[in-house]
Amino acid sequence: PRTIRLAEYTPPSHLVEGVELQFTLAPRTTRVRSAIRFRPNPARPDAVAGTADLRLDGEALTLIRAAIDGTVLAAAPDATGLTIPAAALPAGPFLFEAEVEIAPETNTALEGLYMSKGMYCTQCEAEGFRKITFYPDRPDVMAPFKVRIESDLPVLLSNGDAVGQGPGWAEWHDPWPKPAYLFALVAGDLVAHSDRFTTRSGREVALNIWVRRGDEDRCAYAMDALKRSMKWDEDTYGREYDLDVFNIVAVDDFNMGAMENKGLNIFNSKYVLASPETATDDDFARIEAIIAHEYFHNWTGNRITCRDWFQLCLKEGLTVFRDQSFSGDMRSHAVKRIEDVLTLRARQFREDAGPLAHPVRPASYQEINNFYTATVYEKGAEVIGMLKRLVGDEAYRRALDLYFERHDGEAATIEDWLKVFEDATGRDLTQFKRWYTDAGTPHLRVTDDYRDGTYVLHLEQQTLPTPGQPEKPPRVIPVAVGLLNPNGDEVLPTRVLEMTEARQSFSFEGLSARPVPSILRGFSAPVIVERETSAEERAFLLAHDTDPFSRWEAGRGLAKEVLVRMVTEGADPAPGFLEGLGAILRDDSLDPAFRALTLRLPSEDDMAQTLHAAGHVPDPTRIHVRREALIEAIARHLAGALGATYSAMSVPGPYTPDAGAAGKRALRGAALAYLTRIDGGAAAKVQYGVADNMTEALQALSALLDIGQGAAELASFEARWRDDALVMDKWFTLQVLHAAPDDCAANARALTERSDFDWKNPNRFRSVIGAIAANAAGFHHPSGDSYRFLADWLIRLDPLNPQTAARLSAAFDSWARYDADRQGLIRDQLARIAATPGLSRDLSEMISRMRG
Ligand code: DPP
Ligand code: ZN
Repeated sequence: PRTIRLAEYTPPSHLVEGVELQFTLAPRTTRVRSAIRFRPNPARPDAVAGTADLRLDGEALTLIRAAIDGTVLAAAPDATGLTIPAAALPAGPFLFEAEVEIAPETNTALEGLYMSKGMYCTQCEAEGFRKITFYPDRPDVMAPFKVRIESDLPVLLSNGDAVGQGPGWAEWHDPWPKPAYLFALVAGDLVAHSDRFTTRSGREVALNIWVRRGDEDRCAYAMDALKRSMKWDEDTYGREYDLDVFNIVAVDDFNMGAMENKGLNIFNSKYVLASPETATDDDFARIEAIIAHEYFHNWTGNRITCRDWFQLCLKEGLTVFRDQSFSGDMRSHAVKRIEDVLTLRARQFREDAGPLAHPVRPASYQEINNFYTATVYEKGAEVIGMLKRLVGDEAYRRALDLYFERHDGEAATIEDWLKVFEDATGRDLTQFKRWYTDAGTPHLRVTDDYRDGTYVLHLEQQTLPTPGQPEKPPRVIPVAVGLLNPNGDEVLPTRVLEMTEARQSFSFEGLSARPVPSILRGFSAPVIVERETSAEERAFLLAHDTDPFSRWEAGRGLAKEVLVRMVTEGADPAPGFLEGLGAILRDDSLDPAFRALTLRLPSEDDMAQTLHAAGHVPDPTRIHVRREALIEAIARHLAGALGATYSAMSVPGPYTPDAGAAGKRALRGAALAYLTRIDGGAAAKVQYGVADNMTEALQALSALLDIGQGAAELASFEARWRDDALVMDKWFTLQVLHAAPDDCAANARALTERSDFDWKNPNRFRSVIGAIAANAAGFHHPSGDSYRFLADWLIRLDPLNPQTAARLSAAFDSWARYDADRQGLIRDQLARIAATPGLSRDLSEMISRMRG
């Protein structure tokens, strides 16, 4: 496969002034007629001089007819597109027309136009439009679209505003120039949950969430989240919606979470549909975040898009940053920050530490779909958070205003983005740019000394080599620090130290006693802090730190230390840790959601990552056994407090998804998980029996499965929900995720043999195949069964849906952490996949990167 490089970017030879598309829909024989007005790109002298060919992308299209200015073209397409030689192009603007035939029904890759249970829908990001018709399918070609859809289906949707409709047809016009990846079309027998929003300048916007009949009563929360997102973007970023209608469609077969197509967002139904009976608190929170994310793309992604796919983080990092801020404003900033850091470490730090490490802005790729990663998204968001911390809130807003003013309607780059910050603040961001170009997570070593009232922090940064990047020059790291007195008072409120050198010291004078430092408050930079510190000091910060993130982090550090010693030395759980946890549990002044997070132990995968980083070879089986022992020790030690918390946190009245109630349920659920270890499952059985919402039902069921019980509950769950695919996905996942290590592969295999294991549906596929990778001790079982199982399924899915197969293959990326036997077993599977004939570009790129 060909490697595409950022350094080889060239502007398009021709620009598009307008596109008209006409679809006549049929499952096997959809006709697409296109009329595209081209003109030579003034930035391409060869095109202006009439010597540049026009290259159009096109895949799996049957060309019926193509013409330029009415003259039929003789050129025949190749496997990836159509070249029209310069000699066949008129000087100046011209009209290209084509008629092609496509078969949405047989499109299992779910890219381009495809069908999901009788409904037509599209997914064009990143390069799906080329499977619909011939077009310069690149984000720097932006054009207004007019679309006519002909079909007997009752609901026919496309981007922009509806300009006309009648029986069997509809016409849409999107006046905002957009790249082809934001094109969308939906046709189906759908019903709408509708509402309205008035923008701050008085535009009346019709809001619709389109779903399959029967799902209308599960849209209210998504609609509420949409209206709050629209208001928030006006209030916080000054951004208003720009069309008369905003449509969202829920579809059951979808590779990603959702897609921000202009005026017509398409969502995986999992991230739209919710009712108390069917969705958990976490589902509600994710729906709120994703609705916001896709809506926010209207400005950061759509009005200003990316010049090329290397700039993906320009829209994704920024939009994730915006949705995280939104969720923080809607809920609790402290809790949201901790959750985001947990995700970042679990996914992005892991990625950065392995063979798949890549910069936030990659410099090359074979298949761009493989770069919709935690690095581009979550680390991309962290980089923006750092920028904001460095320049301050007010300058950040000025820079963003300038960004929207300067680049509206354009396809921009990271250079453009950094330039607005330089122009708005006068800062030089040359060094800061390394966050975009250099892969790897910096390690920040911290030592200190104190003499005569002066406290000095010595910081040292180092980033380990990553694939293709052996040298890592120092980066700008904003390190937020506070200092506490030994009595717990804060003597230095949070200050951001700006580290720019490999080694740097910062002094604090006039102190009356040696302070306790609180470092990297709010997780001010995506780095790994290394500091020799005592358990006493961590316990002190857990009890006294005024920064909620650092307080949680102190508890996290303690838990990891305890677990490391339990795993490597066979130590018993440290009593000090159990006491500290107990104090947090009993502290009613603390947000229940925060307490729940503090009670959650580091995951087994996190411990494997931690042990590996500390120079050990992690044994997943042993980590599992020792972590289970710690859970039991906590349960025994804190039984009284856990029981009291369990009672106190019960939420009376009907279920509401708000953060307050969800936090109480989270703490109650955490208590239940511990109590189940010592009461034989009694409380969990009761909770399962009376639960009137999915959150409490799943908490109970998971707790039971963790102690090897829950068979009756699983059966009753299945009996109740067998016809509800989204709920049944949870049922599938639970039995793999909570399986004992010896049962994990067998459970997964048995589930895939059921007739309702519809493996062509990405959600169902992930519910089992994704879950096995998430059960660390089960996945890394010494038999290698789970590795084989995963490889079998990747090989089977790849010819049908390469994107999802490639995504899940990343489960193998941590192979180098483990012992020689496991490394050998994983490498055998990677080799077996690599040797499969006809492997997709997606999967083959992933496998070859992992094999190194
Ligand atoms: N659907 C993906 C997202 O919104 C790609 N744009 O992030
Ligand atoms: Zn996005």
